Amino acid sequence: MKKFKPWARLACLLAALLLTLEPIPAHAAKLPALKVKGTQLVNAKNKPVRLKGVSTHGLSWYPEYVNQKAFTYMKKNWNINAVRLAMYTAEYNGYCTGDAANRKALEQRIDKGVKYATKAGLYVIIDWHILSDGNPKAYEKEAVAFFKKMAKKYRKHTNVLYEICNEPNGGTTWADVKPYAKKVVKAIRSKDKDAVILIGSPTWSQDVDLAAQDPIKDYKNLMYTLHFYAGTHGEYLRQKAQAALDMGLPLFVSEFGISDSSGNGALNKEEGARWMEFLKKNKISAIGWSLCNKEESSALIKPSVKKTSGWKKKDLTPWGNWLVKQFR
Ligand code: IDC
Repeated sequence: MKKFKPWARLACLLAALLLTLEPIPAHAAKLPALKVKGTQLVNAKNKPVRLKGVSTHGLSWYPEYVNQKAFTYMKKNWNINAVRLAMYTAEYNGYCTGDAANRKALEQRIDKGVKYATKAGLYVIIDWHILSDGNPKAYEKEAVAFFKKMAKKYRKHTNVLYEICNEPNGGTTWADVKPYAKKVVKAIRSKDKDAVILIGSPTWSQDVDLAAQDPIKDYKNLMYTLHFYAGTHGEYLRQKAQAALDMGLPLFVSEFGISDSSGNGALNKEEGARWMEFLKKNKISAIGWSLCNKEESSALIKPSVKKTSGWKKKDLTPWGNWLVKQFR
């Protein structure tokens, strides 16, 4: 056998070592890591940060909107700083109800989404979108495995946030959600010590006041999601949110609309304006639902519009134009 020179062996060793190290994507380092201080999302200098952006519809439903041009366009033209990747767990080729090939496809879409968001200079929320599977315990094992995998993959991305249960509902209580959340947070923390984690609450992420009475204490950088649709939810829900804030609970609006809560029906712009006031006053992040052209009033793009980036005013629905105006 031919003997290698010591320098060649050293070079090989070095190359092998380099290959095992994950490269930090060039753009990932640009966005400062976020943390939670009191009830507020802040940057490294403790300055309040508000994330504003849009959520995809389900990644199985409308994958075409996860593309580089769209993300870069929205950042530049809509003035957003975040996107949410909504991955349904149960509905329509959900992560937990579809087959292995479907799971792989969804993970690839997330990977692309994170890559595009990173390149566009956006924060990105990986959303475990429970809905018809009302109790997050239904797929707890799957959630733990999924988030461990994601946290390992993206631990060097300072722009990734994790949302671990979109909307617990159907009689699910905080006593159900809390132990689930603790398990998933623990799984994420085993790979990533400080990424911001968003936790849902019962009644489609409206019972933040209940979470506030018994929050998770063992970990930092946790926030609790508040979801509203101004066509259905008004002052009553803002009072619940205020009660939670008063008890010191950090809130994050990871999904909202101004249609009714079915995602359809008339827009309520007056109530929407009251909500915007409330969010601004309390420096709460807000993500609008949803980036797609489905025939429903909560879609941002008109059904007739097939473009998947570079939309003009005339391409957006009334809700789309209203939302973009808020961001600008
Ligand atoms: C809706 C979509 C709709 C889809 C349905 C699936 O807009 O196209 O058929 O989900 O069940 C939520 C949920 C979000 C809903 C949205 C509107 O997080 O998944 O999307 N909504 O109903 N919570 C309150 C409203």
